[in-house]
Amino acid sequence: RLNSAAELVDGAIAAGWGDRPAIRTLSDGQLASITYRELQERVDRTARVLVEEMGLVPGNRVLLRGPNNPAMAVALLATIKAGLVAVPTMPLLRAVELKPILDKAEVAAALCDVRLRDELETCMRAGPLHSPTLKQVRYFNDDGPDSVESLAARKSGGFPACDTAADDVCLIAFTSGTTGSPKGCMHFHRDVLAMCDLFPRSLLQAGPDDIFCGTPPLAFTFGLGGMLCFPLRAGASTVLAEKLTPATLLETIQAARATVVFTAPTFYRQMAALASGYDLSSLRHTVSAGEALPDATRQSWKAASGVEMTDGIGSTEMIHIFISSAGGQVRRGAIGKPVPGYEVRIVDEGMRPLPAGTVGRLAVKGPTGCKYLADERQARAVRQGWNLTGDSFLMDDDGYLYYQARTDDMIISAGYNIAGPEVESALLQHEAVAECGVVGMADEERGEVVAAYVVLRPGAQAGDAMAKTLQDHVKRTIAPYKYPRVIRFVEALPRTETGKLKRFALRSM
Ligand code: 3SK
Repeated sequence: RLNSAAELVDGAIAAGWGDRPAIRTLSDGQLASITYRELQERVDRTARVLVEEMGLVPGNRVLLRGPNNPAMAVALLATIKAGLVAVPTMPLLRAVELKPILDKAEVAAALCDVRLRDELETCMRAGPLHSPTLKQVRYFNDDGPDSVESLAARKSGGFPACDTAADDVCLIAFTSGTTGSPKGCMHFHRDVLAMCDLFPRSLLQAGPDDIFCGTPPLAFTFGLGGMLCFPLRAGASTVLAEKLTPATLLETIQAARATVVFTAPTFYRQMAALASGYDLSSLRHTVSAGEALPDATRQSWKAASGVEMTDGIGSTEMIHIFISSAGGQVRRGAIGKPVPGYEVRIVDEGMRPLPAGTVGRLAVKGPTGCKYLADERQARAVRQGWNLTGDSFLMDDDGYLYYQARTDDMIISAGYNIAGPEVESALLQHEAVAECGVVGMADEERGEVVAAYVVLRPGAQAGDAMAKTLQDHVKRTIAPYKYPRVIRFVEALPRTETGKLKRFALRSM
């Protein structure tokens, strides 16, 4: 049954791993686990809720909204097993950010952690943020009579996986574009299985004795792979935790005897500073992605943990990592080499391959690729069968790949992708703001931080109090992690003759 990503759990049972732990949690220092058989039972009952209670049919899109916890994992796996299309979203998104996703994906139903209900309910109510296709929502991590858990408890188990085709859509993963207008990246069932059989199998050699843990959200394909699909495909287990800090991730590694970690450089840098006194001897692989890995962080983490960092770059469009330093492909300053299965070229504007040592556009080809949902940006993202990731790179004579910059305006801060124009439009909603421009500013700690250049309206007073007011306003308007950490008040913004903001000029201000 290689045509469905339901294989992730059903295949583990068929392989005889039913009694092994699949998902672990750590609460007040106590480890608990759910076996593969228990996970299958919960997935099957929840799939019955989706089909029998909610009346959903294969191909319907289901919004999934929750932090990394077992109920969110069950909701995702049940959606996939029922042949529905999973649309996972970052937990912190506000109604104003959910609406374009709900509308674009024509989401029919949602499974949502009850603690995140408010923003979703705004999209259910009449009003400017109402989403007309979303007809029903069920909440999990809830003990009410209509909760996912209560409904599932009344169902029998043994749900047969929907008979999907390998290239039926399984997942629509949203990523915000530079304009802030979200792009939905469609992935087939075979893409989800392929991502598990590429990087983790060939380079991490993941197996049943592995224990994964880390920070990326299940709503981000980096986390969906590293925190759920990779461990399940290998018969391993994953520690799901909601709010990890560098200190609690170290505690989790020690308590769970974790062997594989996925997180971003910012976390590794902070963990390296705190690591003495922790027993990290169980670690085999520590994977870093989501932002550029500074050499100093690689070295301090190796000194603190004894483990050589596995750097990687992936994208929501490609579903997961396609260039990595795993397997000893470590060279100072380079991310690494293509993951086996992927081919990489550096090309010019006309798609002509460039010689070694020349900076150009990264083009990638492999078993997964970019398939935007109803989006005119598709024509620029895939040309002549090559995926153009929006990154500029350089390849040396030995085939090592060196990241140079984003070719668009995305700000990548502590692993979050933040579109400058989206923060601008949030700032412009404040009465004191006349004009603004938002760009990334290099930062030791977070890679980049969001920096806003603001022209105030007459009468508004520049200063620390105003900066704080504007930061709080952005946090209330869009997901809080997008707020500008740096605010500079200026008399005017640099603009072209046609009035367009000169972002490159702002970056050098
Ligand atoms: O490098 C990234 O940012 C990334 C994005 C999506 C999936 C996986 C990765 C590593």
